[in-house]
Amino acid sequence: MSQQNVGPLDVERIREDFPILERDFDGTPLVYLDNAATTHTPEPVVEAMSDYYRRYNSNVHRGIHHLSQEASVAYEDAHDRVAEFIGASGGREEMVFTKNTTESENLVAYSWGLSELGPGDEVVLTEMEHHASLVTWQQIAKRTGAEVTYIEVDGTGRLDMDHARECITDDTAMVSVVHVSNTLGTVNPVSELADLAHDHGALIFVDGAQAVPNQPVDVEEIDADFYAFSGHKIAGPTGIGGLYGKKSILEGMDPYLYGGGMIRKVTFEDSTWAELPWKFEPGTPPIAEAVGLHAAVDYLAEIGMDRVREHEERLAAYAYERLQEDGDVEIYGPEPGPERGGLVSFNLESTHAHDLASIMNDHAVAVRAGDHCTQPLHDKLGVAASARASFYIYNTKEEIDVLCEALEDARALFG
Ligand code: C6P
Repeated sequence: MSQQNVGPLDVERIREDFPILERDFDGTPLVYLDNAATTHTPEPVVEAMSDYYRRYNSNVHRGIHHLSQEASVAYEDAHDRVAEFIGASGGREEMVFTKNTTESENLVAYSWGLSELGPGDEVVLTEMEHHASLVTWQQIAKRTGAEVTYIEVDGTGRLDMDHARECITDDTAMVSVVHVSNTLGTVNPVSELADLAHDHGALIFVDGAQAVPNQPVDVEEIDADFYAFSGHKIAGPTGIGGLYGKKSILEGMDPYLYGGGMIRKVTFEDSTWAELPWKFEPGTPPIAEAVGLHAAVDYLAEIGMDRVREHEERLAAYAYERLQEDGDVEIYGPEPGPERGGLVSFNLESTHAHDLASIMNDHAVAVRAGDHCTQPLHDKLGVAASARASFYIYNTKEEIDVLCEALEDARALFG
């Protein structure tokens, strides 16, 4: 891929890197608007992974032969590059590879939470947390006797920051907050929340699953203690995710999973742990996936994350405007602008979200329908489900027009 790193995206050129977008269903071209669930994988990423399998597939940190050395270097370099991509100056020591955002949440909740939380401690979440965070902290709180409280979402789909200031107190041990809501699209003021947490001696975990793919992220500027994301949502492969943690905090934590590759010395009586990040990466890791993730962040960096963000903001604004034309669509979350990411969740008055997604599918339009793993938030919104269109670097306004044509069909059928 080569394109000027200034101005609007050359979407036609970008689309050439994604052969999957050429698919059609009975002659109807695919319109893929389910990017918040999973983004597609460009050729340079597929190529990097197949090059790994073709030329240097081998286990890492275990062999002194050429292939193992090459694989080990590639695996380690991937940590450094991904750390750099999200602004972590500590490199690999602050970048743990996990399976996905969910595992990153569990790693911190089990490792840090089980040893640090107890009765009297509070874990502060928000009402817009994904189940990956909400369910995990709920369960760890039950085991430790800590209490979970939730910062409220206001009528506009933003966090009520006055309530945040009430919730975060000297009893707070952890604040876990989603950076960009996968349902409302809200971009949360995570730096402000980090300051609030730190003022009270608490740590902050930021769920960046919907932020890292779509906007520039600098974990040090945010002052996050932990920051999590998934490879498959940033044009990378499935099976790999990242957990950033401040070195001083990761050093003090026990491993989450045990086994080979994460030890320094083992005797029949006891064991000691390898240095960061390997202490948290037992067993054979996702090596090809790490190579793919490295290629994915290179690919996005070449485009420029500011431009990715601008492109998505434009698409979200267009979708927001078009969906509202007939006055029978309810859209959740803030108006387009700096406080909304590149997704729009909505309901059509006459039609259940699942029926809508099915009609969309008849037009080969892929959207998600359901609770998007935010059931309590949907309860609060007073709906069981919503439909969601989510955009990426290869989407166009014309594709949003196709979505709106499908909406017309739904009106005709159910209206
Ligand atoms: N949201 C969606 O369609 P995993 O599955 O571990 O890669 O990501 C979990 C996750 C955590 N936090 C947020 C904000 C997310 O959006 C997701 C994944 C997908 O919205 C699948 S439910």
